[in-house]
Amino acid sequence: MSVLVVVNETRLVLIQGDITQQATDAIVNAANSGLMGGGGVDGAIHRAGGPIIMEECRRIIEKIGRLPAGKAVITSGGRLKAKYVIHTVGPVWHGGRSGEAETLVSAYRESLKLAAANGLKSISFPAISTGAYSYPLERAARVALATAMDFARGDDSLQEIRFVLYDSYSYQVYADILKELTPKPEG
Ligand code: AR6
Repeated sequence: MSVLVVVNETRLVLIQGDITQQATDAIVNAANSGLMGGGGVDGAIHRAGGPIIMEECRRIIEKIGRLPAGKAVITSGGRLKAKYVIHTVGPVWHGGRSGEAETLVSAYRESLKLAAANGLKSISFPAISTGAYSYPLERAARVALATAMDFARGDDSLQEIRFVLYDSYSYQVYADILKELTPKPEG
């Protein structure tokens, strides 16, 4: 099952599945500031992609110290089908009054900018911050989809922005919100 909406020149696609299996140019990792791996999507990406990704992360951290929430960096994809992994750090949910939404917007935006700057044509996102970091799914879905639409309106370099939802409930939440954010055809 999948849902598709076209914004400017970019397809926004929702699918239920495993992000490590996506053959888009890049997949996005919901990492932490240390970039040294973890559970959830982060653990799955490093397991599937092999040690090269961690080695590149280590070099980045040697240079920049830590990756602040809302920022993004790029490494190769190792053994993954995706050629690149874009690592970003979402906010930890503290109730919504600590700038969580702004940080989540920034995590999506910086990842999209980095993909475009590297000449990539397609990118897959997980539902950043909605697992270990406890961001409420519906609010996170709204931020993810609105930020992607906004980016696509101003930059037509990406052909596809794919959202890969792990379970059917998250998929349904995303599908409902995408419908809500999509202008109805006239008539
Ligand atoms: N494919 C797609 N989505 C997945 C997959 C997968 N293989 N596995 C889990 N999800 P999380 P966060 C969904 O916890 O909340 C890590 O330890 C999952 O159902 O991976 O940003 C990092 O190192 C959930 O909806 O990321 C950080 O310390 C979503 O992915 C911290 O967790 C995100 O869950 C980051 O927490």
